[in-house]
Amino acid sequence: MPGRTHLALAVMLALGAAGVGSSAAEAAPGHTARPLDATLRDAAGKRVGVLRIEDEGPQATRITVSVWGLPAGYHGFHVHTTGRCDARAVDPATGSPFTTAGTHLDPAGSAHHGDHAGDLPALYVGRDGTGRTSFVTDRFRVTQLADSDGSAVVVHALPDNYGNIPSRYTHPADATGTTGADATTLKAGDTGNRIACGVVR
Ligand SMILES: [Cu+2]
Ligand SMILES: [Zn+2]
Repeated sequence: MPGRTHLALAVMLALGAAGVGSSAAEAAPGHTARPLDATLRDAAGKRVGVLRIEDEGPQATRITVSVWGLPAGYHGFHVHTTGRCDARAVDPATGSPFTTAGTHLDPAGSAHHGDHAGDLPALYVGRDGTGRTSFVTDRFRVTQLADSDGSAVVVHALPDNYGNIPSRYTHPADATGTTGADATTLKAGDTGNRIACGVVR
């Protein structure tokens, strides 16, 4: 009977798929990867923090960070695309070091800062220059950070507005529009220069 043949074939295909599951699981979204660590250094090469990135359950990723010797206040805090923190790689336009770390991690190709996978909760540094935080994101997995060119975590000089500029703010000189967030804001949330960088390993 043709129906039975098809059923048997479907069962065999299902078993076959299960048989290769052990290797496929290495890259599957639910797979728990080895935790990654980074040491944050400022532009002078001084250690100013440590962090760990680890899978937490099948969907979430936990980041735990501790910093010291940084200016007090809120700082933009992001995962950047490239695992290279060269303090001598300075952006001629802004004077910011660590341009080798690339832009914000953004596998989905969103043009709006705040929607990038690498946009993290702001890092708060107290009056003594230290800060500690731990949080969970569902926007990336550890395996995505350990790609061929690696990844970096960057601390910025200024607070992060996540691209949240209400339309009552006008800027008629900007080519992207006349209200709300302009191109600079949509790129990196007005977080200013990069003050510390750590390669995720
Ligand atoms: Cu950044
Ligand atoms: Zn961003």
